[in-house]
Order: sequence, then structure tokens, then C-alpha cells
Amino acid sequence: QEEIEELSICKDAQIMIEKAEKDGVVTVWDRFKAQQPQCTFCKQGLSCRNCSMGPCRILPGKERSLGVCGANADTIVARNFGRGVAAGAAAHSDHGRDLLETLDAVANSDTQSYEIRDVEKLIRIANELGIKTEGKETLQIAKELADLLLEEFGIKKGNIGFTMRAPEVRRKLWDSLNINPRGIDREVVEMMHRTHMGVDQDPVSLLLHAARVSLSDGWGGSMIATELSDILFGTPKPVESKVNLGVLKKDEVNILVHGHSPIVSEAVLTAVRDKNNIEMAKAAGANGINLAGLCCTGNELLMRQGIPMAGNHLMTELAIATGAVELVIVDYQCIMPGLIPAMNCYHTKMITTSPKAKFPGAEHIEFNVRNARTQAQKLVEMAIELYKKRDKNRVLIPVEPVPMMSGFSNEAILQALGGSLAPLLDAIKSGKIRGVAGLVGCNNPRRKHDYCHVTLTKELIKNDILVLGTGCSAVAMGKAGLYMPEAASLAGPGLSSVCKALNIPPALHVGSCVDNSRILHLCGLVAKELGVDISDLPVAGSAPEWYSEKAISIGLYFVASGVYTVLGVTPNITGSKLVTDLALDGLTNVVGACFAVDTDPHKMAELMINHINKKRKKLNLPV
Ligand code: SF4
Ligand code: WCC
Ligand code: FE2
Repeated sequence: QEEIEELSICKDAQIMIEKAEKDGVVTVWDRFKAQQPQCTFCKQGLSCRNCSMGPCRILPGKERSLGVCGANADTIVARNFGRGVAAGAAAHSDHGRDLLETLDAVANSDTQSYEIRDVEKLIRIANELGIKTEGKETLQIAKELADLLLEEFGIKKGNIGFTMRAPEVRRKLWDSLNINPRGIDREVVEMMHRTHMGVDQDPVSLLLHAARVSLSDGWGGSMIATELSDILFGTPKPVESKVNLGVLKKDEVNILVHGHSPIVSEAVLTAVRDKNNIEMAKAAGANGINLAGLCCTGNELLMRQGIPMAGNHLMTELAIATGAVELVIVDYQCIMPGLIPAMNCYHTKMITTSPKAKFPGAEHIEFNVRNARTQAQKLVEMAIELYKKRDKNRVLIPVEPVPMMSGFSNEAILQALGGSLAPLLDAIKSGKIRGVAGLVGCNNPRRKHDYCHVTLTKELIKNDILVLGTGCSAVAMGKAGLYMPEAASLAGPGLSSVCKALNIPPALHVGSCVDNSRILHLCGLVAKELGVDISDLPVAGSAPEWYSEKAISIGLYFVASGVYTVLGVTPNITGSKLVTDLALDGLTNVVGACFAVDTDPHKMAELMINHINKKRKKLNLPV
């Protein structure tokens, strides 16, 4: 029991870990244990298998200090880091491209499965990117926007359009460093090229390009994903919902959507809400059909449609272990292959939907822009059939769900503030809100599940720092009750008074991982309003329990945009002193911000608060 409490702070996780063990489900924690001790070369970034003269493992200062080709530790560490950033940026941006292809299909009347739900935003974004919209039909505007954005992925002249959301000083800095991102695909491809044997050997040059790749994600691929998802599925508005495994229903057909893109999950939602399907479920003996989310596609549905959230990254196997889930419908990213043996212990089925992500052992029912409605219908019928096979004696829904608020897009935040940023800026200037922190990223079995997310958030709000949360971090905050206005009682007096006046929580759910672009955009808006650079703002970021290559890209685009970022898991760069020093310090002289690493959330909070105070002082604001 004590051992289980060491793994997660969440009651639902603790109960389910025990049940999983009883039911013979192997979890991520079991496999993590089986992997110990993990490779120390890889951990430090000192192994390379970029060519077949290798693989090479470097022992700096010893006989084996160079790879077969002669590459040293600095080069190898920087190359490995760069490839990680490229993979992360590719994942976010390829997700963005899928939204773009959907918009393109809608614009060309090539699909009946999707439509444009936020025409006002379509026009606003088109105008922002220089498209004339007056007197044009909605679909014509959509077509022109899609064409323009398709170019952002390839080779185009100039820089990615949304970088104009950054203040001019920042863009000039990027230009002077030659890291203002061009085409999204181009930056990723160039990283693959540079890290091929015999190309870029200079760690500084590699890291600068890594920054450029990450910027093409944050201000490019991710931002496109966010804005187009809003246009297609609606811009989020404050909404109340529920979170944790208690959102599963004992007497209903339970369908979980897992992955990232709203394209599949929104189609599933439409089918779940269909009256005929609900009748069909009732005929099968259920009380209805219950849809809940996992990870980021869960965040997408929660933000826009108020669909309840079952859990974050480390909860995905445990959700299946409830024995109450009929179908897990996945698209891509962060879906552990370990879900397959887990679901084989129950009547549960996993369905893959993307040609990019097939899992042996899962059934593949491919979704595309044209067939999404009919495929979703098929899946709902399948779930209803599976419900009949559910073994009620093996069902355990461990807890009651916790209420949470969601839906805080920048548009919604502006509206809550009465239409302008002025009240937020006033609160920051007066010190009622001392600063803003973005808490993002995953879970990692290296860290006690959700402990860092929750402890750090509590520490920050206590110090009058408004917290914006995304991804799996947001799910942790929601489960801890921090996403309800009542949580203002845990905030410092200043933040608490602001929350009470606006009836908002002290920590705001701003979306999925691609929605970190909302935080970048907000930083850009505030910096422009104040006439300063983003690196001058009293803001800080953190990925306390990150695991994914996408999180590396996110961390780096925040830093490259001027936001000091504290990591709770050490990246695999410690094998190079040069690269480590640059990341933890040297970058400040280059881009005005750097990383910090600490595993103790209290220390992490201290680092972030000190940074925010330093920035306040520089802006002549009361500390
Ligand atoms: Fe070894 Fe160099 Fe090949 Fe890497 S690129 S595997 S260091 S020989
Ligand atoms: Ni985004 Fe991290 Fe969750 Fe996956 S879903 S686990 S990248 S935070
Ligand atoms: Fe290794």
C-alpha cells in the first residue's frame, strides 16, 4: 500500500494500480521497474547510432572520447537533442497539417463530416494573415486561408505568418540569430540533414537550429492546429465539466477517446449524441452512452464541448483496468502500446483510426475527412455490442468525479476581462497578480504521478501567480480541484481577490499541448501592449513531469521566445558540459531566457517566483 502511494498522489490511480495487479494487467510502472538500470550513455545523450560505423558510446576524457567518425561528446549530445526537438515539432506540426487538410476539404465542399463552426474567427484569422475578406463567401475565405497556410509548411519566401504575433524586438532578435522560422517542414528536414554524419558538428550551431525548429512548432504548426481547430469546432468558452476515473459510468456504454487530434474525437462525439444511438444503447440494456477523454484529444473535447476527462498519460492503462470501458478510440501520439495487453484482460477493444498510427493487436478503422461520420457511427454501434459482453463483476469505478472549469481560450479570457487586456495588466502592475506561469506537459514514471504538477501549482497561486495549464498537467490540476473558483481560497490575497471579482479559478485550463500556442500568443499580446519584449515579462514556464519529445520542443520554443522554463525531469544532455551550460545559463545571453532543472516542486516554485520578481523589478513594478 505504501509502495502504491509512492507512485501517484491520486486516489483513483492508487486504487486502480492495486486492481490492475490483481487482474494481471502489467502497467507502465511495472515495465519501468523492469527497465532498471537504464543506460547511462543514453541518459547523458552520449550514445549515437546515426550511422552504421556505430553505434558509438562516448566516455569523455577517456580512450573512447570520440565516435568512429570522430564526433565528440558535445556534437553527439547536441545532435541527439536536435533530433528530439525535430521529432516533437514534427508531431505537433503534422497534427496541425491534418486540421489544415480538413479545412481545405471543407472549403472545397469535399466533406459532409465537418463544417466551419466559428465563421467570425475564420474571418479574423484570415484578416490577420493579410487575406481580404470583404464581400467574400465563407468557403472562399476558408479556401484562401487553407492555401496560404499550406505554404507555411513547405518552402516559402519570408517567415511563418503567425510569428508576427511576437513583438518586433523579438522578431529582430530571431533575425539577427538567423533563427526566425521559415517553412515548418523545412526546419524539421534541415535538422535531419544537419544531424546526418558529417554535416553540422558545431554544438552551438546545432542548438540554434533546434531553436528555429521549435519556433516553427510553437508559432507555426501548433498555432495552426489551435486556430484551425477553433475555426472548425468552435472557439472554447468557459464551461464546467468533470474529471478523474469517476467520470466513467457503471450503467452506460463507456467510450474513451485518446490521442490528440479533434478530427476523430469530434466525429465520435456527434455519433454519441445521436438520439437513435442512445435508443440503441438502451435496447442493449445500458442507460446511455458516455464519452470521456484521455490526454490531449480529451483536452480538446473538454475545452470546446465540456466532455468529461478520465485522466492523463499515466492513467490510460488504469482507465482500462476499471473493466468498464467498451472502446478506446485513438488517433496518434502518447498512446502506449502497453494498452493492448491491458485491454486483452477485459472485453475492451482499442480502435486505431489514423494511417499514421497502427497498433498490432488493435482493430484499424481508418478515418478520413470524407468518411468520418460513417466510421464514427460504426464505432458507436461496436461499443454498444461490446457493452453486452461487459463482466459486471470485474467493474470498479474507484472514486467520485471532481468538478472542473475549462474553456479559457485567449478569446474567453479577454471576454472575462471585459474585452481588453487592461484589467489583467492593471492587476499585474499593482501586484495583485505578480506574474503568470504556464504549467505544461506530461507524466513520467520517474516522478510520483501528478505530485509535481499539483504541488507547484499550489505554491505558485499561493504567491499570487496566475497559472495557465495545458496537456496532462491541466488534468492533474483539475483532479486536485484547482480548476474551480473555490480554489481561490488557496491563492494569495491579491490573486484571490481578482478571481473572486471575475468568478474564475486561480489556475485556468487553456487547452491541449498544441494550445501552448495560446500562451505564446497571450505573451505576444501583453508584450506588445506594454511595449517590451516577451523576455521582459514577469512570466515563467514549467514542464514538471515531462516525458515526450514534443515537450522538448515546447520547452525550447518557450525559451527561444524569451520565457524562462523550469524542467522537472533532466533532459538527456548532461554528457556535454558545453550544451548543459548553454541550456541552463548561456542561452540567456542569446535569447534572453534559459532552462532550469529541479525535481523538487518547492524549489521549482522558488526559481519561478524569483525570476518573476526579478522581471518585476526591471519593469519598476512593486515586488
Ligand atoms: Fe558513431 Fe559518428 Fe556514426 Fe554517430 S555518426 S554512430 S558517432 S560513427
Ligand atoms: Ni501532451 Fe505529454 Fe500528455 Fe502526451 S498528451 S503525455 S505530450 S502532456
Ligand atoms: Fe544506450
